[in-house]
Amino acid sequence: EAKGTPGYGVSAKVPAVAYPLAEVPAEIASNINYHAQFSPHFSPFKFEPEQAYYATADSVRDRLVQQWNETYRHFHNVDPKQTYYLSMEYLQGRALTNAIGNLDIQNAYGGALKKLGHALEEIAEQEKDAALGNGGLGRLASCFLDSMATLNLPAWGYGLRYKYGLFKQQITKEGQEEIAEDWLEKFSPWEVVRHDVVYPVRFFGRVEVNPNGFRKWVDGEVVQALAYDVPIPGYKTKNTISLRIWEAKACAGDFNLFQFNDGQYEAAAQLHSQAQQICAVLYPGDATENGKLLRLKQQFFLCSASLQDIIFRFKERRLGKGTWQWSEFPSKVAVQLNDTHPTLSIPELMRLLLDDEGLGWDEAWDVTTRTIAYTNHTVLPEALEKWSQSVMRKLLPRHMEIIEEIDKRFVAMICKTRTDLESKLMSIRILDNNPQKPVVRMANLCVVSAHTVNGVAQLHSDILKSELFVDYVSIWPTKFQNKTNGITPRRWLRFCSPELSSIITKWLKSEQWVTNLDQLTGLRKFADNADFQAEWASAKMANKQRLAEYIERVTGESIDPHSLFDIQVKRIHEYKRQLLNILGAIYRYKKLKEMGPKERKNTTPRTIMIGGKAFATYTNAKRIVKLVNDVGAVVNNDPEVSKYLKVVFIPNYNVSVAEMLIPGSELSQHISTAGMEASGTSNMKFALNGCLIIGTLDGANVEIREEIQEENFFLFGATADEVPRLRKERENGLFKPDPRFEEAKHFIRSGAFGSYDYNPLLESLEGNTGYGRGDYFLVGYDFPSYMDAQAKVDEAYKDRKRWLKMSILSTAGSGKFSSDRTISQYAKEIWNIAECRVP
Ligand code: T68
Repeated sequence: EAKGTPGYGVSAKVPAVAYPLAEVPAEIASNINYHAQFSPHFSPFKFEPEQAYYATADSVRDRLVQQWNETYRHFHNVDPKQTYYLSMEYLQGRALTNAIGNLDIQNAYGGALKKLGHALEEIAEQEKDAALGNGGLGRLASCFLDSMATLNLPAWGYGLRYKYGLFKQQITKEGQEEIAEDWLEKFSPWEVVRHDVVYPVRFFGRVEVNPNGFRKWVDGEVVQALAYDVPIPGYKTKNTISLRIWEAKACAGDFNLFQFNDGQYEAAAQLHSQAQQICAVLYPGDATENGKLLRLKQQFFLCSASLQDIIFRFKERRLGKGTWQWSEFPSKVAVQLNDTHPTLSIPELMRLLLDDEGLGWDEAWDVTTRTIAYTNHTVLPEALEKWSQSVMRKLLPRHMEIIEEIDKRFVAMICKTRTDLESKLMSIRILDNNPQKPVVRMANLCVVSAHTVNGVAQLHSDILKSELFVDYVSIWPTKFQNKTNGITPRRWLRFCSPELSSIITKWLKSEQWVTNLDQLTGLRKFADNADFQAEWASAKMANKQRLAEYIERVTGESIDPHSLFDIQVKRIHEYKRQLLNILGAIYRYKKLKEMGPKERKNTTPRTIMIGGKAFATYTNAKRIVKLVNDVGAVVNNDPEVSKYLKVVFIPNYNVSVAEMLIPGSELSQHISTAGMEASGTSNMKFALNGCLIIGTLDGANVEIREEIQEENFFLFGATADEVPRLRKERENGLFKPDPRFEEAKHFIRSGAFGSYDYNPLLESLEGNTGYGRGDYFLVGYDFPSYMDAQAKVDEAYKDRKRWLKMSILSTAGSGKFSSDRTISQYAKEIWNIAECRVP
């Protein structure tokens, strides 16, 4: 049973005291000293950068805690409708620079550290990234939290406190190697454990039916969910919201002292180690049955702990006002599911309402469906979650019953009201009862149960409506929305590129763009201004130099800051087509080799940088990493060519590496097969930083191109609606590959980049059919138009004025892609919540 009584301190007799905080550098320096001494994490008298980082973070945290407590109290008193963002992933990155920037205390802390013999930038580098996510989806959740806080919205995030987040990528002769990354190794100053916030979460067991027909889930294993809170400060506002991440713990009595004293040490601690497995790693491999079970446990653990907490808070706040009615719940609580990973929130909320609170089905269903909304992030069939019915029944017997009931009622509704859809039932119902492999289709469960379903870019939302969810649209035409993704302009411009930011502020004569990004359009009128261009160019050059130094430090490769910096960084995936990029680079290399020195001199020198992690068991993705590294080893050491072309693999791409790369980029590649990238968000970060895009009409590229004007975007490739036909044509043997494409592949096969067997990778581009084979991703089809677009890039770069103008217009047109805009739309159009600003 639950240990502890979660409360927020607000009803207790403890008064909130506003402790005066240091303001000037000298006082802050003494406060940092104070923390070095009295919040010690190391031996006394050490004050190297690492110790200085922890002392500075502790000092900054004091300020956050004060604002944070005020925010708690304010939300509690006002009791507004509140949003809970449920996500299995958050890619927070570093927190220090962001906190100092949002609190607007850079100068004071910079000055204080200087007095103590350190530079703020160097201290900030000490922090390990919090990488509790895989890629875009996790980073989106973190950008959203920043915007929710900045917009003063009553909103919280819920997630899991993984011990090992995303692995660290090392590049060896073999290619990528994964190393466990223990981000908590030396303590995180950005979390506060709430020992009073603990909930029981059950697994396995059975359903007990009592004489009056009530059902109850009993027995099995119970673990404790313990809350850790991470403060999320808004930009220049007091509002500081919470990211609550759960840790799994065994109950104290679960340690078997008898067994231990009997020498059975492992058996004695078995329940403890089982509990620890739950939050041990982000995305445990799910190739095995054990792995699948663990992943499902993680998902349920997040859903159950979060919903118990949400219900507790609802009751606590309502009780303060007398009594409550469950029908009020949806007017106090909005739950947003970040993809289907937290789908079990649906049957768990139903279970809590039916079995614990005693509501009838119709009432519980009404409350649940009015509370929950779902965001879809992919149309890739292999990424649509399906859980085996038998695994689900074993782990969550009561939830399986509830899912079966939801499915049954959905089927009955269709048979009664939509006989025209009866033939489609097999594919639109929640249960897939295929006797070979009966599964629960999580996306279907979400669509049937959520009041709103959204995609993450206009094209993606349109595809959801016209393909994946087409039949549901005919049932619930108003359920589907688009919410084009966004990024926080604080982390992704204001703090990562202070040089460019101050130029923007200077020319706009205001810093308001940081919270009202549309104001960047004001830069358009300066796009041709020679003074502005010169300042712009020098800021970009400073960022390129910083990036070049970083590259030299981590790879040993020296790159020319005057070459065109061309970057593709994202998870390695065949649909994202890093292979297209590297084949293009190979072709470029081959042509440079064939040229005479004079002709070579007329080319545009380029540094092609590629970075990203491949999922540990994704063989073709790992082969791509290996190929990029092998190509780099040859090209960069070729004295004839290396002045004109370098190919660099950037190891261990993560949030803080991105903060270094993006400001220094000039061209970035967003070149997925059209229709496959739901949105993309790094495209927005690059464009915001004045980087030009070469890309397909996919995801948010479409909208970016609209905003920055088509002449500032290097477009190529098939469109989403052409893709099915092109795949058919390949199957029918009608595709004729471009000779340049054949030449590039042939060059690899000739052994130009070493003896590694690249045949399996190249074969994925050949043959006629199959997913992941037969060039499913149309690399061959798009290759010629890609090369033509690259030639246009080379030409444009030679005209410096034109390039700078395009760069300025990219930034100027990026206002739409602020996550403030995205979150305002969610708040208005899905959550129905309003600002709740701490006075
Ligand atoms: C991405 N999805 C989309 N999934 O691919 C990208 N983790 O287009 C979009 O911009 C972004 O979401 C934000 O909407 C992911 O990042 C995952 O990381 C993932 C998928 C399955 C399981 C776990």
